[in-house]
Amino acid sequence: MTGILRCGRFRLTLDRPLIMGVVNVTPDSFYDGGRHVSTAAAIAHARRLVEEGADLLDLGGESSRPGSEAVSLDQELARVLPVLDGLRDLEVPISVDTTKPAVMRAALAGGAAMINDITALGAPGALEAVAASAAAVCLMHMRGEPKTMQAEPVYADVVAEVRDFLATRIAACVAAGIARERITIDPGFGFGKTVEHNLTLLRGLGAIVALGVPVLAGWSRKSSLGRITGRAAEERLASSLAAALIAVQHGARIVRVHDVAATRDVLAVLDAVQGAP
Ligand code: 9MG
Repeated sequence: MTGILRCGRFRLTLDRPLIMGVVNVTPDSFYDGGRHVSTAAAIAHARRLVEEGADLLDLGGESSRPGSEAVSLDQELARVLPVLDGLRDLEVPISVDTTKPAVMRAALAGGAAMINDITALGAPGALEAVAASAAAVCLMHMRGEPKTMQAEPVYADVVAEVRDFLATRIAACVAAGIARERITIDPGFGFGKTVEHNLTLLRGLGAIVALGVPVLAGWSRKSSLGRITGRAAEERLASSLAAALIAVQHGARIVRVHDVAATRDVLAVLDAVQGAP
């Protein structure tokens, strides 16, 4: 696996697991939605996450929670671009979570160092938008679309199907001129998967890691954790930390989380154990 991720003007070294802090600028996101809808509040939240130890941020203006509706291009641009602009001086890369090539192009022109696409650059023009930049990309697997994806997803072999999809999308990126050192992949926990699918994918993460580019994992506050623990999103800190730790132990190199400071502590303990003689 490559030891670095090239993100625009940044080069992230992957010799330790990295923390991606989530900044949702949406009124309906499942955990922090509604709390950071104003530009100033989102900027302040982003800065706080960096102070807490985020290695990169993921800024999103369209919710991808199960059942969510798509937002218009103008609405998404109006949410994301002012926040991106207000964070230009930050010394960590900012990823923009979007599926729309027009948002990708505007975000990249506005300083985004990474595009996080839950459709793995599947929209016409998306591959070209990222290829024309020096930014990194996160290619995520999703079955269906957010509005309907949790309606009885079926897989014959979830690990093999997700792995094969991601391998195909890596090849498409490389063919389009996006170097492997700019690519991360993500099995898409919770995106068109039952709790059992998510757990099977977590156990089998090694097969995804074997594709040879860094794996990003997002379990933070997700409903699968609610099903396992019986807890609401606000009460899922402990289970989110457990899932992030297990993902790292199975080879994930980046964890996408809401709770940066607590995740940092968990990973510090893991590092201390692994570094012990
Ligand atoms: C936007 N978004 C919400 N959950 C996510 C996850 O698990 N991975 C990635 N890459 N993006 C996500």
